[in-house]
Amino acid sequence: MQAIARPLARAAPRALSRAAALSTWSAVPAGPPDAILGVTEAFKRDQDPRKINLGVGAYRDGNGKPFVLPSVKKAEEIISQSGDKEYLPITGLPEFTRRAALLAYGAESAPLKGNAVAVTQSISGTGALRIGGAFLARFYPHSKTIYLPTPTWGNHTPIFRDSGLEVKGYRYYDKKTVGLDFEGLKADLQSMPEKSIVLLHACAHNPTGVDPTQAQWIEISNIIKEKSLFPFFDMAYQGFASGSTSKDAFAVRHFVSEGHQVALCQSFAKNMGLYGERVGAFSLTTADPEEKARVESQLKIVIRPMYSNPPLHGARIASTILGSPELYSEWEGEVKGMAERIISMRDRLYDNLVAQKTPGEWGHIKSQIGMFSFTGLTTPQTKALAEKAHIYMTADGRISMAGLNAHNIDYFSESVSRAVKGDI
Ligand code: PLA
Repeated sequence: MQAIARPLARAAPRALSRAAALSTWSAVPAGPPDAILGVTEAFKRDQDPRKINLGVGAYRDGNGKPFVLPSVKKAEEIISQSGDKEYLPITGLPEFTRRAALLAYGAESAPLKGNAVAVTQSISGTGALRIGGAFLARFYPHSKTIYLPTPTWGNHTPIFRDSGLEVKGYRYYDKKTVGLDFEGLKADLQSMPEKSIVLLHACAHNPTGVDPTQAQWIEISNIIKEKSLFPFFDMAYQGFASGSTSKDAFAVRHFVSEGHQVALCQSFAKNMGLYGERVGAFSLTTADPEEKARVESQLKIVIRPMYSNPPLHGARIASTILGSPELYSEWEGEVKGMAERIISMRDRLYDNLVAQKTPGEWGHIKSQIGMFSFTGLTTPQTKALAEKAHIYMTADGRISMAGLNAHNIDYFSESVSRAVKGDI
């Protein structure tokens, strides 16, 4: 068997490379797999029944299955009775964007009340970031530099670079305390050139799970005001941090109430479980309705050559939920349920690691917020866990807590414990 397989395996690439030499694309170098989505690819290739995917941040139910929210199913039933398949306007479904902005900014928001929020539907949170990056690169008059927290979601840097902005970092996470480097963060905000753009994770910071407290947000807002920095919020997890959508909107609402003009990216991937439907929104608070209209006219000019207009189905689902008092309160309960299941897994993981006398301090597993835990596992340990235990996570040691459940958590914690002790 092997004697035959080997020459065949060698012959195939030679034949390919002759054809490849003549190809237009012969000089295209192979790129590395995506740091997050590449983990799912590796997981899918693994045939071991014990395998666990804690890579991408996708909610799973108590049986490890993808979860379609009951409120989403009901909304889908409602919309299946009506509605055509016409193109949406360039900035999307108007009732969706109105309701999305209300969810984020709150009914008391002055710019919302004054009809001064420019908003467009987007291809989920990623699309919102990309529209925002492109709009700021074209129209933000003061700077072309955006500062990102270190570390941040891996896709932020390429999104903003490809949008035409220069990307720099500010201190955020302290490895020693496994918490916020608040002094470093403040010092870095203070030393940025005035009017620079600053990206802030509105809640449930990815990948660290470390958020500023409300008192710290107030200080951050004050420094940003003193330095005339421009706050650009990424809110991909509204509801996932605390279980309450309004509590998780604290930072955004506080900044707006303090008179900051903000940019805001919203995603409904996680909080409505609409991952593949690609539902999101990008908004900017402006001075008045006339300025809002000018800004929206330019958002359309940014979007039209990118993808013309956004997809319909997911926006209809989100809009139906946000617009129906019954579905809305049902959905709020579901968000809370997802957040609580994640928190219960944090408790269980912590208890297991301690019971198994795993070297190190594991309190951060419980204190971190949102979808992820930044475990502190090293890249070699994550590699060993994938190769020997069929457990997949990103190389920085981030795990998606939602991938854990009563059936796999014991196997997971035992394996982590062994990896940390060096016997895996
Ligand atoms: N912003 C942050 C901070 C995110 O973590 C993510 C998703 C997004 C925006 C964009 O999500 P969306 O386009 O699907 O709305 N981060 C995931 C998925 C959950 C990913 O990497 O694409 C993650 O595993 O980090």
